[in-house]
Amino acid sequence: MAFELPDLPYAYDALEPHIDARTMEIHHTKHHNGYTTKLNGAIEGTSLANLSIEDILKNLDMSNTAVRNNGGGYYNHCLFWEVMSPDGGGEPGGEIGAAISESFGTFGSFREKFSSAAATRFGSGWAWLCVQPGGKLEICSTANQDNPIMPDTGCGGFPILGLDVWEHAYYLNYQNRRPDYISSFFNILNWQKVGDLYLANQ
Ligand code: MN3
Repeated sequence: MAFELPDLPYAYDALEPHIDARTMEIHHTKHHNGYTTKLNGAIEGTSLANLSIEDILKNLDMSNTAVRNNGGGYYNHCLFWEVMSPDGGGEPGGEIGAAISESFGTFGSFREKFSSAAATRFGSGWAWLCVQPGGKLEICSTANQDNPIMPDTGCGGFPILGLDVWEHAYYLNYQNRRPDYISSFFNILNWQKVGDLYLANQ
């Protein structure tokens, strides 16, 4: 079973002015589509071909760069589209809100730490919020298309929020102003989805 590029859960222009339509369209139809096609090519005819993407990444041989880069790229963007929404933003309530307060003290402190992880990732990569066994939350970042599900990335737990800080995610609108893009992301952050993932994966 080949992996398929998922549709976005909203229109390309739905996240404007925070993320522009052209960036969203290129990101989805070129970048995410490319990772999907190359992942399928890399696993075709191998023992990985019938596994779920989670199982492929969990047990990944990190020297398999084709699956590492494209499997990570496939998975990471599937999550990224879901954790944004035109109705997003604000501060989370419910159990995810309580877990953030418990793990980071305040929402402001969480926001500062997450933004810092995203801003200080050198070159291309991702910032993550991960749930650990027992429910504690941790922030980390990875290079390139690595993610916390993969072995030995320095990030552990299950990712419930991911922010793409590759230049292709923001350069058309923000050029080198990555911190402005990170700040805008909080206006479209889909806390409902992050909260659902938190409840489902502790
Ligand atoms: Mn990307």
